[in-house]
This record gives sequence, structure tokens and C-alpha cells, in this order.
Amino acid sequence: MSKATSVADLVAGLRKGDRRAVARLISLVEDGAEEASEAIREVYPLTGHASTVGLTGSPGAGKSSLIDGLVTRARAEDRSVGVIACDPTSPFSGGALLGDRVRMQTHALDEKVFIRSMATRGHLGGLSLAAPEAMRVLEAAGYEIVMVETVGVGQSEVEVAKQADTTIVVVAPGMGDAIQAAKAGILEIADIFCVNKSDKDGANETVRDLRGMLELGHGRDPTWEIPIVLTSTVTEDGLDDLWATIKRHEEHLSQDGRLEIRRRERFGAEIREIVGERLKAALEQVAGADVLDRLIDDVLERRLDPYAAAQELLKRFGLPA
Ligand SMILES: Nc1nc2c(ncn2[C@@H]2O[C@H](COP(=O)(O)OP(=O)(O)OP(=O)(O)O)[C@@H](O)[C@H]2O)c(=O)[nH]1
Ligand SMILES: [Mg+2]
Repeated sequence: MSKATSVADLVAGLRKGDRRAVARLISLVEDGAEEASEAIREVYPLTGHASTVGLTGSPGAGKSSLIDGLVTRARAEDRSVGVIACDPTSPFSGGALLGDRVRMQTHALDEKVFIRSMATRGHLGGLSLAAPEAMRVLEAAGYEIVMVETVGVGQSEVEVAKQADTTIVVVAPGMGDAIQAAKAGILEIADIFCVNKSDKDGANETVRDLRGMLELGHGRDPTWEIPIVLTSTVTEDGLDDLWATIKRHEEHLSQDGRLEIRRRERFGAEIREIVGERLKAALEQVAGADVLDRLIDDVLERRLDPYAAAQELLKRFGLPA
């Protein structure tokens, strides 16, 4: 970043709706640059007013195409939308960066829409912290709805989807997608199921599979019955229904302090995650490889058990073991 443009300048630009400032702030938090923590601090007080929607699901299920349709519907109601697409550079769509640009092209010239792809190649670990920060930059910039797309294959992607107020799990017929979703633990995070590609064979079976799974228990919010919405981005069937369902969930959260409860949980988890990361880093520093090696020797030689070894390390932090 050039010296002439400080983080404060960028944040001032963001407040005035300067898209380049928004893009550069996202780059800062994405790269974890030195200025990132300053950017986060400046941006944070401006957040909290957007509705956030996460879409997750297996590669090629149709998440980007769905977002394109949802953005159209949000814009028809004159709501502005920011989108963060976390691209795995999926082997299915081959170079998702280009794919997303093509699929979300409809809104390329709309000033009230901001779409950004974040490449996750090799940076899966950092995604769970970088994506929520990028979403906050968009919130701070005043986008009324902020959507995030992640591929539901890894723990960190699932974590990102969980960061949203409303989480949609997208499955496509065939490929045993519903079963995969169950395995990956993403059933627990769904507020809405979307069975996309309903124009293809097998969509009804997928709905049936999901219904069967839902009967075994409810999701994370016992006061919300998880709807299953059938969509096709090709015929546009069900897209109005999906949009209406998102708004119904938004309305549901606005009652009885549910949104606050959800956000409290989320911030609790985020703070813990940050502390966990820092503690791990501090552990490496304080204990050093030699100390850890010695303790491992002790455990190997049966002089200490693993708990006692951990206790030794915790003592160095002044923590109760
Ligand atoms: N038949 C049919 N094809 C669809 C539908 N929705 C999306 N597709 C196609 O499925 C492919 C993947 O769509 P995307 O929207 O890129 O899916 P995605 O889940 O964002 O993919 P990744 O980001 O690569 O995981 C594209 O070729 C789309 O044209 C649908 O409803 N019906
Ligand atoms: Mg996509």
C-alpha cells in the first residue's frame, strides 16, 4: 500500500461509497497485511446493520448461480448487496474465479452490488478469520445484505457459513449430496435447505432424503422448522420462494431477541478462536522446541504422562493446569 493512502483514508473512502477503497480494505484483511488489524478496528464500529446470508454446499451445486438470482430479487426491492465468494478453484467448474464472474455478471454494472471472490488456494486455515472480516468491510460500506459463498467441504468453510445470520445449505440431486451433507456435519448449521437443479432427475428423492434426516432431529434453533426449497436457476423455478424464505428467516430472527442470541454465540466462538490461535503461537514461543522435546522424551520414557507434560507447559503461562 502506498504511504499516501492510509487505512484512515481508505475508511473515509469507504464511508463515502468509494468502491476502490472497499476493494483495497478487503485485500488488506484478506492478505492479513500489517495494516489489517488497524483496518478491522476502524471498520468494526460501522458494522452490525446488515443481514448476512451464507450459502454452502458441495462444488458445483449451484451456489453462485443462486446468489445471482437472489441478488436480482434483493435489488428489485431496492436493497443493496455485497457478496464474498470463497473459491476453492473447484475441479468441477474449473477455475471458479472466472466462473463466478461469468455467473454473477448480471450485476456487474450495478453500483449497489459489490461482488468479490476470495481465493482459498492453500489458505484454508486463514479463511475462517479472513472471510468474516471481508464481510464486515462490506457491512461497514453500507451494503444492506451481505452474502457469503463457501464450498462445504472443509471445517473452515463450514465455520464461515456459520458466521451468517441465515445459513443455506445447497444440495444438488445425485452424487449422494444429502448424505455427504450429513457426513460433513452441515445439517446442523442449516437454517434453510435448498435443493437446486430441480430441472434434473432425482431432485424429489433428494428432498425425501433430507426430509428423512430432518425427522431425526431439529437444527440449532428449536423454534424454527427448517424448510426445504426446490430451485432451478435454469428455469428460475423456486427462486422467488427461496428469497421469500430467507426474508421469513430474517423476520424470525428479528423476534424475541433471537438475532442477538445468535450473534452472541458467534462472537463467543470467534473470540475463543482468536485466543486459541494466539495461545498456540505463544506456546511455541514460550516453550520453544527444546522444552517440548524434553517433555516428549519424558512421556516416551514413561517418566511423565501426557497430562502431566501439558501441566508443565500450562504452568509457564501461569494457568491452572
Ligand atoms: N441444470 C442446472 N444446472 C445448473 C443449475 N444451477 C447451476 N447450474 C450449473 O451448474 C454448474 C455450477 O454452477 P455454479 O453456480 O457455479 O455452482 P457453485 O456451487 O457456485 O460452484 P463452485 O463455486 O465451483 O463450487 C454451472 O455449469 C451452472 O450452469 C440448475 O438449477 N440446473
Ligand atoms: Mg461458486
